[in-house]
Amino acid sequence: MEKRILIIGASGQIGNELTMYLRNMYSNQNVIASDIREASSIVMESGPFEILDAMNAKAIEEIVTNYKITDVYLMAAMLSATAEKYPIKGWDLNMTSLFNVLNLAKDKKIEKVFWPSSIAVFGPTTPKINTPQHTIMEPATVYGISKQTGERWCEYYHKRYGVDVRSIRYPGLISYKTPPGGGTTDYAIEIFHKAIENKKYTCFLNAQTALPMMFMDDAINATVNIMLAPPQKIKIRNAYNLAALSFNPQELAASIQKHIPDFTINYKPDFRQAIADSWPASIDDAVARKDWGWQHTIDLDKMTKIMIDNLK
Ligand code: AKB
Repeated sequence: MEKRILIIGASGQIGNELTMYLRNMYSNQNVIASDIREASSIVMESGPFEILDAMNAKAIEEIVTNYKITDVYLMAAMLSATAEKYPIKGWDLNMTSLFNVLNLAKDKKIEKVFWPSSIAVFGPTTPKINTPQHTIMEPATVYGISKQTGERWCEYYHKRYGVDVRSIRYPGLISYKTPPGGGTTDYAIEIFHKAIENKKYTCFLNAQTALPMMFMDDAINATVNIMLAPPQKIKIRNAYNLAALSFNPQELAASIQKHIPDFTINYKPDFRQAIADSWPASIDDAVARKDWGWQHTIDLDKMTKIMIDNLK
């Protein structure tokens, strides 16, 4: 049967690029973009777009029926920093949207679901370096709690109802096409904009805060490839660890200085420091590499060059 894909959250940092990638793969008409607000002009003009509130189960079902959707990518979420400001709203959005989509799959109205998890599922008691796939998970943020709970529900729906749901724990994602939306790892994008605009940046994390990160192209490849893998290869139905880079603000600044030698950075940590301190510094993703062949291609200096070349 032909694939018909619905992206929920197509205006966001990942949704925007994922939509265009999938339209390229499956043709524009077969990839329906949706979001609560209009998307970038390239998404709006290249194929179908629907205004859709991810909290509205009936509205999602209508679109699924009207377009004969087979696969849903649920990319709408409230990220870590914003969810700390609006805890109940963050919890509601992140959980309700997931149930809305999982229930459609349980009722056999769609075939396959992609739902993003995050390194935020880990907490201060988790081993910080090379965090294993299976380990202590006591998240300290609302976003992390919602992602960890979501993972449990994904696995439950798979085991109990046979739902084909697939997920990865994204690290901080770095891209230049669409701004990020309220995460703790956003500094690693802001820094490029400021370096190009005025050659200085005040970072909201301290110099030594190492976090797992990845360039967007690698993240899109991972997302598409986990969805293409035969079901028997997807042995983990909560979410896979996924890694590419690990660096701290000082190391990122040094990489930028190779292109902009007079760039300077100073540090003024805010409430996001505590969130970052509760997360891993690096991730062990051996299981994803073994199960479905994940591999990254972009290292720190390559990413820095791509960001600077494109933002200039
Ligand atoms: C955030 O910082 O909240 C996100 C994430 C790591 O999931 N980028």
